[in-house]
Amino acid sequence: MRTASLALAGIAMLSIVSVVHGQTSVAVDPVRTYLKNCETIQPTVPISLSSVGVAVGNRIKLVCVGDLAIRFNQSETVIGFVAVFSSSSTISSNNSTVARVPGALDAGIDQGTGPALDQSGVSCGSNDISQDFYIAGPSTPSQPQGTTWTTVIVPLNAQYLFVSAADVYFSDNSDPDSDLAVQISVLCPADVNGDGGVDSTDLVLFLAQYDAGTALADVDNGSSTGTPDGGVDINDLLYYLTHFEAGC
Ligand SMILES: [Ca+2]
Ligand SMILES: [Ca+2]
Ligand SMILES: [Ca+2]
Ligand SMILES: [Ca+2]
Repeated sequence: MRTASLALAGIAMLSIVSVVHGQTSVAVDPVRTYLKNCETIQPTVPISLSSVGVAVGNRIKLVCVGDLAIRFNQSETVIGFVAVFSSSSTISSNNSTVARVPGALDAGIDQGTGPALDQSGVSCGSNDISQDFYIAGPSTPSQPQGTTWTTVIVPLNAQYLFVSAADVYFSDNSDPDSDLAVQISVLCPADVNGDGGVDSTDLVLFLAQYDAGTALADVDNGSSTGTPDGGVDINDLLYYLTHFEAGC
């Protein structure tokens, strides 16, 4: 029961920074993670999807905004986030466990992580899980915020999203100006690249994802309601084409 109570305590601390034009920003604590680590840090506070207006099957856009210092006495930089959807808010308080999120659900493009490092830079083993994905921030500090992002389909049974700095040692992280956040917005089902419009680029991207049979193409289950079913078949293609023709 220890992990459950930790998770509940975490929810109480979740802070929604702002909601502007349907984009919700949720603060990300740079010294918490859902990844295995060699430290004694607190687990990630999961974001309740319903609290940010997100539902199963939504195509969502995720942006890493703000910056963080990834070492003591170092200026702030952008390294992006890793994130994983889950069917529950439970996270193991055992930092040395790799699969700390028992309800983890696959989404997006798998992101390799780690290995976890200790204070001296020595590895304490792999922290890679197969379900998580990367949330991009600006690729260089001079690039404007919000010009790079990640789009994913919210998988079947997802109720929470865990977000962590894409780091390997967390105790030395800080966010002096408190601007580190993940920005979440719901896209048109047909806007695959998340640029706000629907055109042939989106169609080409979807067809490639469909061909590859990835979770990114799991947009329906044959009910035409945009409910994923964990598989990719002709129903996903028909659902996408219907929305593409409708312009959204
Ligand atoms: Ca910052
Ligand atoms: Ca660090
Ligand atoms: Ca588009
Ligand atoms: Ca499907």
